[in-house]
Amino acid sequence: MAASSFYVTTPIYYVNAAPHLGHAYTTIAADVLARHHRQRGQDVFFLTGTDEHGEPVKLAAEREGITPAELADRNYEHFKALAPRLGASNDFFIRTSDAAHMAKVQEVLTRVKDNGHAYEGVYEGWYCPRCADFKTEREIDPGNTCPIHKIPLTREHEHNWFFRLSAFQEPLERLFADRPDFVRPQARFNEALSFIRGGLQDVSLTRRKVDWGVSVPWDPSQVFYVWWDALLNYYTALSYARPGEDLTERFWPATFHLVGKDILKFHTVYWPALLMAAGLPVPEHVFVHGFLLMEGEKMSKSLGNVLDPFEAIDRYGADALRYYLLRDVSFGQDGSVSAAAFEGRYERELANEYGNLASRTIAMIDRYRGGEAPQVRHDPALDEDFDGLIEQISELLDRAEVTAALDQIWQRVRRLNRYVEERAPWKLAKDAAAAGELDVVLASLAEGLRVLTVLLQPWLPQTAQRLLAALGAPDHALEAARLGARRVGRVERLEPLFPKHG
Ligand code: ME8
Repeated sequence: MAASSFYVTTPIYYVNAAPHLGHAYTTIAADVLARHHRQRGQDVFFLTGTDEHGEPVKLAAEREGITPAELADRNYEHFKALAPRLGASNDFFIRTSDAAHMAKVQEVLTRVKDNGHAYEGVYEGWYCPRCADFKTEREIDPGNTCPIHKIPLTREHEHNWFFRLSAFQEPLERLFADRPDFVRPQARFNEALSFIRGGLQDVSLTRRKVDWGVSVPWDPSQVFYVWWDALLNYYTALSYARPGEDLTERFWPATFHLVGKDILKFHTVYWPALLMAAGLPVPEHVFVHGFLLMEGEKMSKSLGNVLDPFEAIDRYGADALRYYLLRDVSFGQDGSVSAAAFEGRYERELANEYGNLASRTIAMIDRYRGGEAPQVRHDPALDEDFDGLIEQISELLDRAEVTAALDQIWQRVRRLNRYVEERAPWKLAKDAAAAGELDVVLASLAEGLRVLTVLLQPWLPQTAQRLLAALGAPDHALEAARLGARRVGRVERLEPLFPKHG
């Protein structure tokens, strides 16, 4: 992969039900990273999609009395539609039922077997059909239940092909020793490493009992275990996302896989081991975020406590949802979400702090200077708070700290609000002798607002586009986010960016 390339992925979501806010959360975070790196002028590829095979989908289809393919075709539409509604700028949407994906899965996993990492054996142990996860003794709740889905685990006894995961214990430990930033945040790195150090058991490569999946070329009585089929999406997509072009060289290995903590083991243990077994480079970073909670429980399809992202977007707009989720649920931690908290942030922060700053600034330039921002240098009093901001945001986003980066920008939104109050341009406007001072204040507000809006573009893409157009300075390249780097010229009045809801 070229140094200027950036490849970010979300998990591919199961099509066993409609999308909920938890899925929106990861997709939004990945989109923020993709947009930020495009602002830096990098070559970006952003992938999301759907996981359509395996037991979770098969069982859901049985419950509805339809075939897994019918269920997948129906529900994939909802996930595919959600991405643009969220303002997600994904470059491709993969389905694991794509013929090109399935062929590539067969090719890679055959190589794993040819490399000597597969053997036939009998699996005996506990299994969660919702996670499609063979649980080790350390991952089981009292009464043999699934800690994530709270359902009884089943006892499986199955003649399968196995992947020799145990052979990768040492290489994985070395990977973690060599690359202290392979998994973030640190607590998740420690969790993954302790899982590895606890001893790795071989894991099924194929399933005999499940017939909904990619068939095993050397043993057609079996399909590949859904997790291998699913994980490989990150790699296979590059080979066919652009017809007639193979993007693998350009983007592999991935820069960031963003995943929830429910699937840590698969991404930080199984996945790098499989890639090593196939002779492929492992991703640069896996960022493991926490759960959106409702009333203290993980928001999840199977628990039924879900919020519908489409409804939230209809009411508040995609930008408001993007902002709320990444601001309120600190990326990397668990956090509760509620309609009341959403409304609170919307009113206080988006409408009052940012929306009002924009409308006041434009209105004052309109009233006091006939709509032309004064062409004078900004107030040096702002330099201390704005200097080095681009570098600070870039550094945080290099670590996928999307909440911390947003907080840094928001502190400057508040700084500009204090600046308006301190300098009270409405008073200066009454004093002819203060005309020069008023010019500086208005130019500083316009320029500060422009800079912050460029920086906010990854979180608030639609709002940024509207506001930068109204400021007559549409360039949202990251380099434009320095005071004085561009000039606000003629401004245009805007409808409120975040209208109040009755
Ligand atoms: O696990 N809070 O699919 P899935 C935050 N197909 N994020 C949440 C969430 C919540 N309450 N609920 C879901 C699968 N997510 C597999 C993945 S990848 C090769 C295969 C997000 O539909 C979060 O990213 O169960 C989580 O890891 C993912 O959705 C699980 O989606």
